[in-house]
Amino acid sequence: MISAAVRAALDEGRPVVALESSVLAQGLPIPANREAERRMRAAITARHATPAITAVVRGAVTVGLEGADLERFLRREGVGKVSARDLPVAVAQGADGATTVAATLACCVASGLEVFATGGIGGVHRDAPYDESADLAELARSPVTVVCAGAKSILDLPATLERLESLGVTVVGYRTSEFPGFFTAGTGLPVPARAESADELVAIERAMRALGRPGALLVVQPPPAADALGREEVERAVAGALDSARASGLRGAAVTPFLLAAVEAATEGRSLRANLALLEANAALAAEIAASRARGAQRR
Ligand code: PSU
Ligand code: MN
Repeated sequence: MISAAVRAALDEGRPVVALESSVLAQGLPIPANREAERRMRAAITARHATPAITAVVRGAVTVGLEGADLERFLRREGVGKVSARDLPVAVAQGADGATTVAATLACCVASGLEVFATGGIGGVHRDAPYDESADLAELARSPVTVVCAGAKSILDLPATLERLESLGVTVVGYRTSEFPGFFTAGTGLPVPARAESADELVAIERAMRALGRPGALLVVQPPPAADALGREEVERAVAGALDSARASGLRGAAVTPFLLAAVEAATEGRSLRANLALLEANAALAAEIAASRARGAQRR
């Protein structure tokens, strides 16, 4: 199901920005999830683009989650976390499912969306036993421009960057030479390339497609300075969160939401403020990229 607003924008070649729903239904607490949705939507519409939240709604892959369905997701009543592997099951079983980055990429490919904004992608987790987000594999095979603030601070960031390289995912820093750490701007890890404008990013993406590259262009930008956290503070909070995760023996899909909540508690909500600010900033940059692409398509 593609909403009327998204359908019209796609048909008329107007800019569209895809958004995930797992950040709303699992990643952020109530009522901050509602604020996130409102701020991302406003950032996109202010730039004359159309937001398209993806989700599985009672078994229907949905692009442009709105109204009563969106409300159910924000209240998270019976809404599961759906990664790429879970999509066909949620569809066949008629379930409500909130899509992660991995599943949102699959929905983008299925419905022709080419620009997507999120907070932080999943990646390689720090603890053994081995846990790597499906976000990485889907980035490697989905021709979508994805704007994020790097990978979530709870992850092994050097290993995540290495895996992105192995998978052939093109990573470009937007006005930064460092891989951002989600809640924090600096990680000391260099990004392989940087760009200063949306047009430059679109040119890189065009080159990718001309070369027949199959995957995503991963655009990373630091969280807005006013709300970003210091690197040490984040590291302390993450270390504590990992200790509690270990103590409670959590595994699999529950790990990421648990760690995000533990970091929020440890930083007295400041990580939450950073999370909302970076989601808004990423939506804004994605809208600029989508607008630049739409202008380019008109000229050609
Ligand atoms: N970033 C956030 N909050 C989130 C997520 C990312 O700020 O909730 C979600 C995204 O949907 C991402 C998922 O795809 O966490 C990764 O989960 P996992 O590590 O289980 O793949
Ligand atoms: Mn995992």
